[in-house]
Amino acid sequence: MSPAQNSNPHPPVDVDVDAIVVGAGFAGLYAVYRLREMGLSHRGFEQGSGVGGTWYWNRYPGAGSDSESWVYSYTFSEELEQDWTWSSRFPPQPEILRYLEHVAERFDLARAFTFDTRVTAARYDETRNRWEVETASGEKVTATWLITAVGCLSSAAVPDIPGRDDFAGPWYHTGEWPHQGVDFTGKRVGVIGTGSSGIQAIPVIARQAAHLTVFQRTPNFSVPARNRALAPQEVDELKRNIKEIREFCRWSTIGQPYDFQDRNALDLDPGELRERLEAMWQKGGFEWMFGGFPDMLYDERANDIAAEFVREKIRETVKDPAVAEKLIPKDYPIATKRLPLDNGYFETYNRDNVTLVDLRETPIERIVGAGVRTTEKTHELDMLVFATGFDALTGPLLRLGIRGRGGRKLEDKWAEGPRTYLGVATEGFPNLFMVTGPGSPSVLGNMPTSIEQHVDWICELIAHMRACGAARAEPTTDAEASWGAHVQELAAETLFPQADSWYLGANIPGKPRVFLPYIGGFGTYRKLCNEVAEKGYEGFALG
Ligand code: NA7
Repeated sequence: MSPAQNSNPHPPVDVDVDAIVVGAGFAGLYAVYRLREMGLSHRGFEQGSGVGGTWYWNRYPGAGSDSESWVYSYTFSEELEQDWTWSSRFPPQPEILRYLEHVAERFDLARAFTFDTRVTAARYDETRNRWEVETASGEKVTATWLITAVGCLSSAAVPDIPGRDDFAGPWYHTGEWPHQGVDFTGKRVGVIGTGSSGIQAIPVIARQAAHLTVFQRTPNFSVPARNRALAPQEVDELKRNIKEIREFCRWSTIGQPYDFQDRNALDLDPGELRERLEAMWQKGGFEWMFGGFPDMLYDERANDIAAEFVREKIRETVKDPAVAEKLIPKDYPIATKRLPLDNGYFETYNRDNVTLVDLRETPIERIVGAGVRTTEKTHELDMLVFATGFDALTGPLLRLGIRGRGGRKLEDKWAEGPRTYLGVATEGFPNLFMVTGPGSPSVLGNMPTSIEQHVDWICELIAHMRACGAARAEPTTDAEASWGAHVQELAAETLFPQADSWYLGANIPGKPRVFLPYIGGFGTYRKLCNEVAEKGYEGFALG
């Protein structure tokens, strides 16, 4: 154990530290590790009772990562990378949580955090150049730097359907799942929502419940995950090559161990294209799309080839043609809503105990004691699952009650949509650094890869500030405005704005329609961040 690991005994209440970290998931744990390496005093707050972040909360049946396990992890410790062995291609939630618990224990990170503690306010005191953070339990801690590591998809959205509280049985949101689990045996279960969470959960719930009714508002495309156990020889080979694999991820478009081809779908002979789509479909995973052809995300004709391919697969898989047609997305380009990976999702509709309710044909009128009443009838249910998503990217930040210079509220500044520089900082809020904030690649890439890059970059900026004696860093209005325009321009060149997705805030009533992540590619983004740093943190006012 290094001396730095012992240098941060849990400070008493109402103290001052160098940095406060909010959140103990992938991002918060790594931030604490880096701060400690730098010899900075720090304090972490976490709403959950333990580490894990996303993987602490999302314990619904079937939950797991859609990134290949061997890259869904940290790279900062070679020993950790070599010691830890994943069981399967796509790790299930319990295993990821075990991994994060192992990391916290191995590097003694948990003691930096106060658990079961929600941050309720974070105010910047201009005269003292300090962030004052207040928690729900009344504790106050001040710091020079405030690092938010609150995740992108951590603010659960339960829709305000009339009568929600009248439901006689228990209901759950996938993102706030009970730790003791839920037993669906013998129950009539309803699932509202067919995004990634619903698509992961539905096949598993269907196998357990007496009857499952799926309430679908928008049909979703989905690609088979083809998850499988990793054989020992494969693990050995991955570990042998892990350095090269990780280096590839660092510069790739979505931080994964594959990248787009350097040719377009429309340049290929249709037969060859079909063969390639079929081969990749058999392989499974995101690679089907994101190891494919770039024009599929830019050109409607190319996108439609991919979409039509999946539509045919749905028709082949689902035995009842009427059900298949309801499951087929027809009014937005494929992958412009987050593309789910599935383990037998469409096959689930061939089961006798599963009913699909198309809410476009028969919308929900209200929830009643006995179940969900649509314009057609009351679907009687014992349990209800909301797989209805999150207030993505901005939601987790806005609920921290952040106020910057002059008492300005972050929610006021972002009333028309988030404004950031590189997705990491925002003008008027000095020394506030957001890990994978809006305007960074975040959810468009492999999260641990994004997180490590962001935390490293933030820590290097802090080191730079200390080296040059700067007390404050915040973006200039110009740098922020041009970054914001760049993020929107890049998105406008793609097909993404055509879908009502959470990337655009379209899932939250009243949320401004602004494309939230940076879509220029993770490798390009890393290069830009490096250039900003090399130019003395160009775009930041250091004071
Ligand atoms: P998503 O992808 O936002 O999916 C939410 C689903 O819930 C989606 O099918 C929505 O339909 C549906 N929804 C939301 N509100 C309602 C109401 N009021 N009535 C009916 N249906 C509704 O969330 P997930 O949790 O699945 O995935 C989030 C991300 O977490 C995922 O992409 C991964 O990155 C991890 P809609 O499409 O809006 O019509």
